[in-house]
Amino acid sequence: MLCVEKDVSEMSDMEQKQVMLSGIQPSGELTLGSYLGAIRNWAERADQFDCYYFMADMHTITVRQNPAELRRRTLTQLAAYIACGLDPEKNTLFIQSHVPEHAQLSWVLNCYTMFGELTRMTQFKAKSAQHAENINAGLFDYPVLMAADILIYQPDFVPVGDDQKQHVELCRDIAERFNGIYGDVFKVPQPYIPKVGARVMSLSSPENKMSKSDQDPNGCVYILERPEDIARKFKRAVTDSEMSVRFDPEQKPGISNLMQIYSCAVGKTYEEIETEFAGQGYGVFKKTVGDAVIEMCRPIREETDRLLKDKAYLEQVYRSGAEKASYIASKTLRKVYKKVGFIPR
Ligand code: ATP
Ligand code: LTN
Repeated sequence: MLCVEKDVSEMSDMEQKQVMLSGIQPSGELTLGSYLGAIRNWAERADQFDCYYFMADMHTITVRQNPAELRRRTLTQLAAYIACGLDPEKNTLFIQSHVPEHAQLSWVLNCYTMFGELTRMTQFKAKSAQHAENINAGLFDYPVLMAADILIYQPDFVPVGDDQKQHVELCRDIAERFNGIYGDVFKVPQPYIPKVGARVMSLSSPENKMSKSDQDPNGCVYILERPEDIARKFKRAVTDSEMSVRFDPEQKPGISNLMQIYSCAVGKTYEEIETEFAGQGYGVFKKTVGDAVIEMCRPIREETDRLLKDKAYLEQVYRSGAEKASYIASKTLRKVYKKVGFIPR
């Protein structure tokens, strides 16, 4: 059975540092979902793990992008990573396309991935419905590039939100298949999914995941958004006709989602939140959650703005990140090429 929540905080300092790796596509502005489901958990682990985080720019072109916008978002995402607490001195931060070994390994792994496996990927089905006019081979092959992104760094853990679990499971299957043929080439990583915040739902349709490519701008909160816009979105958040703040994702998806967000923002348990808002209307609750999110995001926005003014610094961060990443990636690639029978140059 796949590990979802090994309590990484229990691991002893005496153990050799394990490796953690993850990425996010700069396909839009970072959302509250990607912050709570992923980035926030990365920043907490820097002392304990050897950490690699990247901007998955190669993944974004599976959907048509405006080139200038893609460049801007990639740089903004790097600044936001740092502003979210990813210290470049402690974490290796880089841009995926700067490390060509990802694409090189991806080709090899393609030959160890079954067509049927890729057709079963939920994200492929959803994205091909969303972009019916452009169901390109890259969209289909996306999980293999993701498997290469991961396996090339031999990580122990891949911290992602719940929606990416299926891709990490496929990555494990590919690694096990390859290892089964050639011996222990790849470490088989485990997804690391947070207990709270793994699936933040849309504020306007709480049965759907909050997503940066959502067509409805009111459902999605961006972490770099202006406070007044965040406040408005929470004020309008869809709830239900009952009047009790109670955690029940089946019957009360809207309220439960707000409780999840609030719990992440202020660190209170669901019971504590229920007690805090007992007998109060939804209006008060929604405003309190909105205010808590605004305060959580404020320092991130301010620091991102500041960092974006210092392009030379950002350039130095992604250059040295790519250098460190390339060193590890090229070692794994050499091993793989040798195993499959390519002659070294
Ligand atoms: P897109 O709409 O372009 O598919 P997205 O908004 O779904 O993007 P990603 O960039 O695919 O977000 O995800 C970045 C990381 O954040 C991944 O680890 C993903 O699992 C996590 N994540 C994304 N959305 C959520 C969410 N709503 N709740 C929790 N985690 C999320
Ligand atoms: N598919 C991921 C982004 C991603 C990723 C990765 C995450 C690309 N490569 C490797 C973890 C590890 C997503 O967020 N949609």
